Amino acid sequence: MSDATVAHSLEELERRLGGLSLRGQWQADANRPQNVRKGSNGAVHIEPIPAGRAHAWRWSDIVPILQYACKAMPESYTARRALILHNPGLPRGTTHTMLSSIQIVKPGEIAWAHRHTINALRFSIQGGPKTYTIVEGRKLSMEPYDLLLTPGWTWHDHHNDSDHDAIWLDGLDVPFTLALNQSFYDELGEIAQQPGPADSLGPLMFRPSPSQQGEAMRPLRYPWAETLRAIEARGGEPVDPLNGRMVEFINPRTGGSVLPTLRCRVQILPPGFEGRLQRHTSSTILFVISGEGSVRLDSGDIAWGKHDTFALPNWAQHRFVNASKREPAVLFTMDDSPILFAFGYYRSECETAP
Ligand code: 1HN
Repeated sequence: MSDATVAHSLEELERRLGGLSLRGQWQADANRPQNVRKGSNGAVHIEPIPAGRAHAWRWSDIVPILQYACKAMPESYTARRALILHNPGLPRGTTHTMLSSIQIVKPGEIAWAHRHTINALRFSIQGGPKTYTIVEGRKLSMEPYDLLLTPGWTWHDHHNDSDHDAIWLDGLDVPFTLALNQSFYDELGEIAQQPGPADSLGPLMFRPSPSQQGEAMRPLRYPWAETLRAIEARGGEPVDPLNGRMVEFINPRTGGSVLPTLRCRVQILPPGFEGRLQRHTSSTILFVISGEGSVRLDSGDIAWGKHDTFALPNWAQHRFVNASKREPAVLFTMDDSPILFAFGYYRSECETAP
Protein backbone atom coordinates (compact mmCIF):
# COMPACT_ATOMS: atom_id res chain seq x y z
CA MET A 1 0.00 0.00 0.00
CA SER A 2 1.45 3.42 -0.90
CA ASP A 3 1.70 6.06 1.86
CA ALA A 4 -0.82 8.30 0.03
CA THR A 5 -3.63 5.86 0.71
CA VAL A 6 -3.02 5.73 4.49
CA ALA A 7 -5.17 8.04 6.62
CA HIS A 8 -3.14 10.95 7.94
CA SER A 9 -4.00 11.70 11.53
CA LEU A 10 -2.78 14.46 13.84
CA GLU A 11 -2.11 11.81 16.48
CA GLU A 12 0.16 9.90 14.13
CA LEU A 13 1.90 13.16 13.06
CA GLU A 14 2.66 14.03 16.70
CA ARG A 15 3.92 10.51 17.33
CA ARG A 16 6.26 10.75 14.34
CA LEU A 17 7.45 14.25 15.33
CA GLY A 18 8.35 12.94 18.79
CA GLY A 19 10.53 10.25 17.27
CA LEU A 20 12.46 12.87 15.29
CA SER A 21 13.03 15.30 18.22
CA LEU A 22 10.54 17.66 16.67
CA ARG A 23 7.47 19.26 18.14
CA GLY A 24 4.61 21.11 16.50
CA GLN A 25 4.23 24.75 17.42
CA TRP A 26 0.64 23.94 18.42
CA GLN A 27 2.00 21.43 20.97
CA ALA A 28 4.40 23.87 22.62
CA ASP A 29 3.77 24.53 26.28
CA ALA A 30 0.15 23.40 26.09
CA ASN A 31 0.13 22.82 29.85
CA ARG A 32 1.89 26.02 30.81
CA PRO A 33 -0.24 28.05 33.20
CA GLN A 34 -1.24 31.33 31.59
CA ASN A 35 -4.27 33.56 31.42
CA VAL A 36 -6.09 32.95 28.16
CA ARG A 37 -9.00 35.17 27.24
CA LYS A 38 -11.15 35.19 24.09
CA GLY A 39 -12.27 38.48 22.61
CA SER A 40 -15.79 38.98 21.21
CA ASN A 41 -14.46 38.18 17.73
CA GLY A 42 -12.95 34.92 19.00
CA ALA A 43 -9.36 36.19 18.97
CA VAL A 44 -7.21 34.73 21.73
CA HIS A 45 -5.37 37.01 24.20
CA ILE A 46 -2.75 35.62 26.54
CA GLU A 47 -1.08 37.26 29.51
CA PRO A 48 1.08 36.00 32.37
CA ILE A 49 -0.22 34.64 35.62
CA PRO A 50 1.77 36.30 38.43
CA ALA A 51 4.75 34.07 39.27
CA GLY A 52 4.71 32.97 42.90
CA ARG A 53 2.71 34.48 45.73
CA ALA A 54 2.54 37.82 47.44
CA HIS A 55 4.00 37.04 50.84
CA ALA A 56 5.24 38.92 53.92
CA TRP A 57 8.03 37.83 56.25
CA ARG A 58 7.60 39.33 59.72
CA TRP A 59 10.50 40.89 61.56
CA SER A 60 9.01 39.44 64.76
CA ASP A 61 9.47 35.94 63.26
CA ILE A 62 12.90 36.70 61.77
CA VAL A 63 14.68 37.99 64.89
CA PRO A 64 14.23 34.89 67.08
CA ILE A 65 15.09 32.50 64.25
CA LEU A 66 18.25 34.50 63.49
CA GLN A 67 19.24 34.11 67.13
CA TYR A 68 18.50 30.40 66.93
CA ALA A 69 20.63 30.20 63.75
CA CYS A 70 23.54 31.81 65.61
CA LYS A 71 23.42 29.03 68.21
CA ALA A 72 22.81 26.20 65.75
CA MET A 73 25.47 27.47 63.34
CA PRO A 74 28.14 29.17 65.42
CA GLU A 75 30.62 30.30 62.75
CA SER A 76 29.30 32.48 60.01
CA TYR A 77 32.45 32.04 57.94
CA THR A 78 31.61 28.44 57.16
CA ALA A 79 28.93 29.93 54.93
CA ARG A 80 26.73 32.99 54.85
CA ARG A 81 24.41 32.78 57.84
CA ALA A 82 21.59 34.07 55.69
CA LEU A 83 17.95 33.01 55.89
CA ILE A 84 16.45 33.00 52.41
CA LEU A 85 12.97 34.47 52.06
CA HIS A 86 11.60 31.57 50.08
CA ASN A 87 8.41 32.37 48.18
CA PRO A 88 5.87 29.64 49.07
CA GLY A 89 4.62 29.62 45.45
CA LEU A 90 8.00 29.15 43.71
CA PRO A 91 10.62 26.43 43.43
CA ARG A 92 13.28 28.95 44.46
CA GLY A 93 13.72 32.63 45.16
CA THR A 94 11.71 35.42 46.72
CA THR A 95 10.24 36.37 43.35
CA HIS A 96 10.81 34.46 40.10
CA THR A 97 13.88 36.62 39.29
CA MET A 98 15.19 37.84 42.67
CA LEU A 99 16.24 36.35 45.97
CA SER A 100 16.42 38.07 49.32
CA SER A 101 17.75 36.82 52.59
CA ILE A 102 18.26 38.23 56.06
CA GLN A 103 21.83 37.74 57.20
CA ILE A 104 23.34 38.02 60.67
CA VAL A 105 27.04 38.39 61.48
CA LYS A 106 27.91 38.23 65.17
CA PRO A 107 30.54 40.43 66.81
CA GLY A 108 34.02 39.38 65.70
CA GLU A 109 32.83 37.23 62.81
CA ILE A 110 33.80 37.37 59.15
CA ALA A 111 31.74 36.02 56.28
CA TRP A 112 34.62 35.01 54.06
CA ALA A 113 35.58 36.39 50.67
CA HIS A 114 33.97 35.09 47.52
CA ARG A 115 32.67 36.37 44.22
CA HIS A 116 29.93 35.30 41.86
CA THR A 117 28.42 36.43 38.60
CA ILE A 118 25.18 36.95 40.51
CA ASN A 119 24.66 40.67 41.21
CA ALA A 120 24.06 41.44 44.87
CA LEU A 121 23.24 44.26 47.26
CA ARG A 122 22.79 44.67 50.99
CA PHE A 123 20.39 46.97 52.75
CA SER A 124 21.72 47.39 56.27
CA ILE A 125 19.23 47.05 59.12
CA GLN A 126 21.35 46.79 62.26
CA GLY A 127 24.94 47.94 62.01
CA GLY A 128 27.34 50.81 62.56
CA PRO A 129 30.75 52.15 61.58
CA LYS A 130 32.52 48.97 62.74
CA THR A 131 30.38 46.73 60.58
CA TYR A 132 31.62 46.70 57.01
CA THR A 133 31.81 44.87 53.73
CA ILE A 134 34.98 44.87 51.67
CA VAL A 135 34.12 45.02 47.97
CA GLU A 136 37.12 44.85 45.60
CA GLY A 137 39.32 46.11 48.41
CA ARG A 138 37.02 49.01 49.25
CA LYS A 139 35.91 49.07 52.86
CA LEU A 140 32.24 50.06 53.00
CA SER A 141 30.74 50.66 56.42
CA MET A 142 27.23 49.45 57.08
CA GLU A 143 25.22 51.91 59.09
CA PRO A 144 21.47 51.35 59.45
CA TYR A 145 19.68 51.68 56.08
CA ASP A 146 22.86 52.15 54.05
CA LEU A 147 22.69 50.50 50.63
CA LEU A 148 25.81 48.58 49.54
CA LEU A 149 26.46 47.05 46.16
CA THR A 150 28.44 43.99 45.14
CA PRO A 151 28.07 44.03 41.34
CA GLY A 152 28.55 40.68 39.61
CA TRP A 153 32.05 39.17 39.91
CA THR A 154 33.30 41.57 42.60
CA TRP A 155 35.07 40.01 45.61
CA HIS A 156 33.23 40.60 48.86
CA ASP A 157 33.65 39.67 52.52
CA HIS A 158 31.59 40.89 55.47
CA HIS A 159 33.04 41.93 58.84
CA ASN A 160 31.59 42.80 62.20
CA ASP A 161 34.20 44.42 64.48
CA SER A 162 31.50 45.96 66.70
CA ASP A 163 30.05 44.46 69.87
CA HIS A 164 26.50 44.19 68.46
CA ASP A 165 24.96 41.75 66.00
CA ALA A 166 24.94 43.06 62.44
CA ILE A 167 21.80 42.28 60.44
CA TRP A 168 20.96 43.19 56.87
CA LEU A 169 18.75 42.35 53.94
CA ASP A 170 20.50 40.73 50.97
CA GLY A 171 19.13 41.18 47.46
CA LEU A 172 20.40 39.10 44.53
CA ASP A 173 19.38 38.19 41.00
CA VAL A 174 19.83 34.46 41.75
CA PRO A 175 16.80 32.93 39.97
CA PHE A 176 17.38 35.07 36.88
CA THR A 177 21.07 34.21 36.67
CA LEU A 178 20.36 30.51 37.21
CA ALA A 179 17.62 30.55 34.55
CA LEU A 180 20.24 31.84 32.08
CA ASN A 181 22.70 29.20 33.37
CA GLN A 182 25.31 31.90 33.99
CA SER A 183 26.32 31.07 37.54
CA PHE A 184 30.07 31.19 38.18
CA TYR A 185 31.46 31.24 41.72
CA ASP A 186 34.97 31.56 43.19
CA GLU A 187 36.32 31.49 46.71
CA LEU A 188 39.32 33.74 47.33
CA GLY A 189 41.03 31.03 49.37
CA GLU A 190 41.72 33.50 52.16
CA ILE A 191 39.20 34.63 54.74
CA ALA A 192 39.30 38.29 53.76
CA GLN A 193 40.68 40.75 51.25
CA GLN A 194 43.30 43.28 52.27
CA PRO A 195 41.24 46.42 52.62
CA GLY A 196 42.32 49.80 51.36
CA PRO A 197 41.44 52.87 53.41
CA ALA A 198 37.78 53.48 54.26
CA ASP A 199 35.86 53.96 51.06
CA SER A 200 35.62 57.56 49.98
CA LEU A 201 35.57 57.06 46.23
CA GLY A 202 39.29 57.69 46.48
CA PRO A 203 42.08 55.70 44.84
CA LEU A 204 41.45 52.01 44.55
CA MET A 205 43.86 49.94 46.62
CA PHE A 206 42.82 46.50 45.43
CA ARG A 207 43.29 45.57 41.82
CA PRO A 208 39.80 45.07 40.37
CA SER A 209 38.86 41.96 38.46
CA PRO A 210 39.35 42.75 34.74
CA SER A 211 35.63 42.65 34.05
CA GLN A 212 35.06 45.12 36.86
CA GLN A 213 37.53 47.88 35.90
CA GLY A 214 34.56 50.05 35.06
CA GLU A 215 32.96 49.49 38.43
CA ALA A 216 36.04 50.80 40.20
CA MET A 217 35.09 54.43 39.81
CA ARG A 218 31.51 54.25 40.92
CA PRO A 219 30.01 54.48 44.39
CA LEU A 220 29.23 51.14 45.98
CA ARG A 221 27.76 52.60 49.16
CA TYR A 222 24.75 54.88 49.38
CA PRO A 223 24.73 56.19 52.96
CA TRP A 224 21.31 56.61 54.53
CA ALA A 225 22.14 60.16 55.63
CA GLU A 226 22.47 61.14 51.96
CA THR A 227 19.36 59.20 50.97
CA LEU A 228 17.41 61.10 53.65
CA ARG A 229 18.69 64.39 52.28
CA ALA A 230 17.52 63.42 48.79
CA ILE A 231 14.10 62.45 50.18
CA GLU A 232 13.79 65.74 52.04
CA ALA A 233 14.86 67.73 48.98
CA ARG A 234 12.01 66.11 47.04
CA GLY A 235 9.45 66.68 49.82
CA GLY A 236 7.68 69.50 48.00
CA GLU A 237 7.04 67.55 44.81
CA PRO A 238 3.55 66.29 43.98
CA VAL A 239 2.62 62.84 45.28
CA ASP A 240 2.24 60.16 42.61
CA PRO A 241 -1.25 58.60 42.96
CA LEU A 242 0.17 55.08 42.44
CA ASN A 243 3.30 54.96 44.53
CA GLY A 244 3.49 58.08 46.69
CA ARG A 245 7.01 59.49 46.42
CA MET A 246 9.84 57.51 44.90
CA VAL A 247 13.53 58.30 45.14
CA GLU A 248 15.73 56.10 42.97
CA PHE A 249 19.33 55.15 43.71
CA ILE A 250 21.22 55.53 40.46
CA ASN A 251 24.58 54.61 39.05
CA PRO A 252 26.05 58.03 38.31
CA ARG A 253 28.23 56.58 35.57
CA THR A 254 25.20 55.54 33.53
CA GLY A 255 22.30 57.46 35.06
CA GLY A 256 20.56 54.09 35.22
CA SER A 257 19.80 51.46 37.82
CA VAL A 258 22.38 50.61 40.50
CA LEU A 259 22.85 47.08 39.14
CA PRO A 260 22.28 45.84 35.59
CA THR A 261 19.41 43.64 36.78
CA LEU A 262 18.10 45.43 39.87
CA ARG A 263 16.58 48.84 40.43
CA CYS A 264 16.53 50.20 43.99
CA ARG A 265 14.30 52.93 45.28
CA VAL A 266 12.91 54.39 48.48
CA GLN A 267 9.14 54.71 48.46
CA ILE A 268 7.38 57.14 50.77
CA LEU A 269 3.64 56.80 51.33
CA PRO A 270 2.33 60.01 52.91
CA PRO A 271 0.01 59.73 55.96
CA GLY A 272 -3.38 58.33 54.93
CA PHE A 273 -2.17 57.45 51.41
CA GLU A 274 -4.34 55.04 49.46
CA GLY A 275 -2.81 54.34 46.07
CA ARG A 276 -4.55 53.54 42.82
CA LEU A 277 -4.89 49.96 41.69
CA GLN A 278 -1.95 49.07 39.46
CA ARG A 279 0.11 46.24 38.07
CA HIS A 280 3.35 45.94 36.17
CA THR A 281 5.40 43.17 34.65
CA SER A 282 8.27 43.70 37.08
CA SER A 283 8.37 41.90 40.42
CA THR A 284 9.35 43.71 43.60
CA ILE A 285 10.77 43.01 47.06
CA LEU A 286 9.89 45.66 49.66
CA PHE A 287 11.46 46.23 53.07
CA VAL A 288 9.70 48.47 55.58
CA ILE A 289 12.05 51.08 57.06
CA SER A 290 9.31 52.74 59.10
CA GLY A 291 5.55 52.99 59.31
CA GLU A 292 2.65 50.61 58.93
CA GLY A 293 0.35 49.82 56.09
CA SER A 294 -0.82 47.20 53.68
CA VAL A 295 -0.77 46.13 50.10
CA ARG A 296 -4.23 45.27 48.78
CA LEU A 297 -4.30 42.39 46.33
CA ASP A 298 -7.05 40.37 44.65
CA SER A 299 -6.22 37.63 47.15
CA GLY A 300 -6.69 39.96 50.13
CA ASP A 301 -4.74 42.48 52.17
CA ILE A 302 -1.19 41.92 53.33
CA ALA A 303 -0.43 44.15 56.29
CA TRP A 304 3.14 45.18 57.04
CA GLY A 305 5.02 47.01 59.77
CA LYS A 306 8.54 48.09 60.66
CA HIS A 307 11.28 45.83 59.28
CA ASP A 308 8.90 43.37 57.62
CA THR A 309 9.82 42.31 54.09
CA PHE A 310 7.32 41.39 51.41
CA ALA A 311 7.35 40.04 47.90
CA LEU A 312 5.11 41.34 45.15
CA PRO A 313 4.92 39.04 42.10
CA ASN A 314 4.95 40.38 38.56
CA TRP A 315 1.60 41.41 37.03
CA ALA A 316 -0.27 41.14 40.35
CA GLN A 317 -2.91 43.84 40.82
CA HIS A 318 -2.17 45.82 43.94
CA ARG A 319 -2.58 49.11 45.73
CA PHE A 320 -0.46 50.61 48.50
CA VAL A 321 -2.09 51.84 51.69
CA ASN A 322 -0.53 53.73 54.59
CA ALA A 323 -2.54 52.74 57.68
CA SER A 324 -1.44 55.83 59.62
CA LYS A 325 -3.07 59.24 59.34
CA ARG A 326 -0.08 60.86 61.03
CA GLU A 327 3.16 59.11 60.02
CA PRO A 328 4.55 58.50 56.56
CA ALA A 329 5.51 54.93 55.64
CA VAL A 330 9.02 54.55 54.23
CA LEU A 331 9.97 51.47 52.21
CA PHE A 332 13.16 50.29 50.54
CA THR A 333 12.29 48.52 47.29
CA MET A 334 14.20 46.47 44.74
CA ASP A 335 12.74 45.29 41.46
CA ASP A 336 13.79 43.50 38.29
CA SER A 337 12.58 46.21 35.87
CA PRO A 338 16.07 46.79 34.35
CA ILE A 339 15.89 43.29 32.84
CA LEU A 340 12.47 44.06 31.37
CA PHE A 341 13.40 47.53 30.09
CA ALA A 342 16.49 46.07 28.40
CA PHE A 343 14.40 43.75 26.24
CA GLY A 344 11.25 45.81 25.79
CA TYR A 345 9.11 43.64 28.08
CA TYR A 346 8.14 46.23 30.66
CA ARG A 347 4.39 46.98 30.80
CA SER A 348 2.22 48.63 33.38
CA GLU A 349 -1.45 49.39 33.88
CA CYS A 350 -3.31 51.44 36.43
CA GLU A 351 -6.78 52.46 37.40
CA THR A 352 -7.63 55.82 35.88
CA ALA A 353 -8.39 58.82 38.08
CA PRO A 354 -11.76 58.51 39.85
C1 1HN B 1 25.55 35.49 49.02
O1 1HN B 1 26.72 35.40 48.35
C2 1HN B 1 25.45 36.36 50.11
O2 1HN B 1 27.59 37.27 49.83
C3 1HN B 1 24.24 36.44 50.79
O3 1HN B 1 26.52 37.78 51.61
C4 1HN B 1 23.17 35.69 50.42
C5 1HN B 1 22.14 34.06 48.95
C6 1HN B 1 22.22 33.21 47.88
C7 1HN B 1 23.40 33.09 47.16
C8 1HN B 1 24.52 33.83 47.52
C9 1HN B 1 26.61 37.19 50.55
C10 1HN B 1 23.24 34.81 49.33
C11 1HN B 1 24.44 34.71 48.62
